[in-house]
Amino acid sequence: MASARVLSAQEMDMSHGMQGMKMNDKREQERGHASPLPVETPDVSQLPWRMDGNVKEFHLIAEPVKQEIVPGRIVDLWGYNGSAPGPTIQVNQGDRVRIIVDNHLPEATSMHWHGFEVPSEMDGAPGSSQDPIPPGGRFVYEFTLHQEGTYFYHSHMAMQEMMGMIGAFIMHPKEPYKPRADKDFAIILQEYAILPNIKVPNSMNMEFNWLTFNGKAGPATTPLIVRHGDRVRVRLINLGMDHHPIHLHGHQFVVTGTEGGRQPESTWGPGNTVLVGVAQSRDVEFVAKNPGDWMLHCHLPHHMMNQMSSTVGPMSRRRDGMPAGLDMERGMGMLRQGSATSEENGPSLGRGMGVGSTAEQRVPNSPLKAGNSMHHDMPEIQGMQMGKPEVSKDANSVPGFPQDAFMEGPMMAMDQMVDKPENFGLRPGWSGFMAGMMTFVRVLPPDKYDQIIDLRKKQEGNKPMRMDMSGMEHKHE
Ligand SMILES: [Cu+2]
Repeated sequence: MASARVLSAQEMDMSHGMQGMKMNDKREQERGHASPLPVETPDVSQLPWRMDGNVKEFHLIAEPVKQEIVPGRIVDLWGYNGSAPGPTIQVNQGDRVRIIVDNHLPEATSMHWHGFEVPSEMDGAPGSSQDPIPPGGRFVYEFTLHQEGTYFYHSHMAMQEMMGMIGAFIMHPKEPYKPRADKDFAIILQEYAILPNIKVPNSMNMEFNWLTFNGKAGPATTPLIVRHGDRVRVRLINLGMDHHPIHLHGHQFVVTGTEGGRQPESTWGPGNTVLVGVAQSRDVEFVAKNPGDWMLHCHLPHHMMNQMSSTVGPMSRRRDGMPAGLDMERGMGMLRQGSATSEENGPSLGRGMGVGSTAEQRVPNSPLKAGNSMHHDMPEIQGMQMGKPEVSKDANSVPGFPQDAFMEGPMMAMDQMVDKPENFGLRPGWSGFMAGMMTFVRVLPPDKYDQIIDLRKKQEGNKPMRMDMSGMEHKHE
C-alpha cells in the first residue's frame, strides 16, 4: 500500500522510542532508576513508537509471516510486522496512545485490545464496534490508558487467532510495583496443528503438534538469563485452544498479577505451577535464590513435545504401516469400533489429517534398532547430533515400548543448530530433551551472567538492527 505510513530507520531505533527504558546491566542502576524496568520478550522484537504531540504513535501491520519455530521448520503463519506473535508494545500508565493498524491480509481483520477499558468504538469488535478492516484497509485506534499490567492485542477473528495473531501489550504502572523486580520477562503461549510436509497450520484441528513460547518451540526458545539473587517477574499470556500449567523448577513463586492487572499482596500464596487459561495472563514473581539451569515449561505431557505425528509409534514400528488420516470424528478421538490401538484405529487416533483426508495412505516406519541412522540428506536434520537411542536389547518385546511419539532424546539433540549466547555453558546434549513449550530460567553467578550479556552484546553488534522489519517498507511518508 503506497499510502501506508512506515517507520523510518531512525524511528525503528529503539534508543529513540525506548528512551528512559534502556536496558541496564547493573542492578543498582535498575533499582535506583525512576523509569520503568523494560520487559524483555525473548525471541520477539519491541515495537518502536514516535511522539506526535503528546500521543505515542505505533504502527502495526497485519500480514502473512514466515516464522521459524525450530531450525529448519519455517511455517506460514499470520502475524504482525513480520512475526507471530507480533512485536511487544510497552507504554506507561496514563499514556495517550495511537495505533495505526494496516491490513495486509487477504481477508478482513479487526484488532481487539484485550481487557482495555477504552471507548466502545475503539474495542475492535468487528461488526458491533466497528466495520471489519478490509484487505488493504486501515483503522486508527486511539485511547488514553489508565490501567497497568500485562495485556495483549489480538485479531478478533477466531481463526486468525489460531494463525498466530497476537502480541503483548505491557502497561507499566505509574508507581513501580513493590518489591521491585530486577528482571521482567513476557512469554506468549501458542499452539499450532501443522502436519508433516505442510507449512500452514490447520486452524480447525484440535491435535496440536507444535507448542511455542514467543513463537519458538524448544530447544529454539531463548533462555531467561538472570543473576543469582535477582527478583524475577515472568508474565505469561495465553491465546489458544488449551490452558497451560506452566511449571518452574527449583523455586517457588507467587502469582502477582492477572490479565486485569496487579493483585493485592494479600492474595499471593506460594506455588510452582500456574494455570494460564485461554485469554488470560498471569504474572509470577520469585527470588532467583537457587543457582542452576532451571526448566520453565508447560506441564501437559503433549505440550513438551515437537512435531507429534503418526509417523512414529508402536504400531508403525511393528507393522508395515498404518493409515495416516482418518475421518474427522475418529480423528478427534470419537471411537466407532475397536480400541484405541486396534488395527482400524492405531496411531492415527487423535491425529486427523483434516477434512477430506482419507485412511488410505499408509505410513510405514522402520523397526527401531540400536544404531539406526537417520537420513542425512534431509536439510531439516543436518547438524543434528546423531547418537544411538538408549534402549535395552529386548526393548521391542516390552509391552508399552516404544510409546507412541517416543522422543528418542539423544538422537534429537541439536545444540549447534540452536547455539546462541543465552545457551552458553549448558550441558552437552541438553537440546535433545527440550521441546514444545519449554525454556530455561538460568540463575547464574555474576561472572557467568556478565559473560553471557557480553556475548549477546557482541552478537548484537554484528547485526545492524535486531528488529525484524520484513513486511515494512523503508521510506519516509
Ligand atoms: Cu500446555
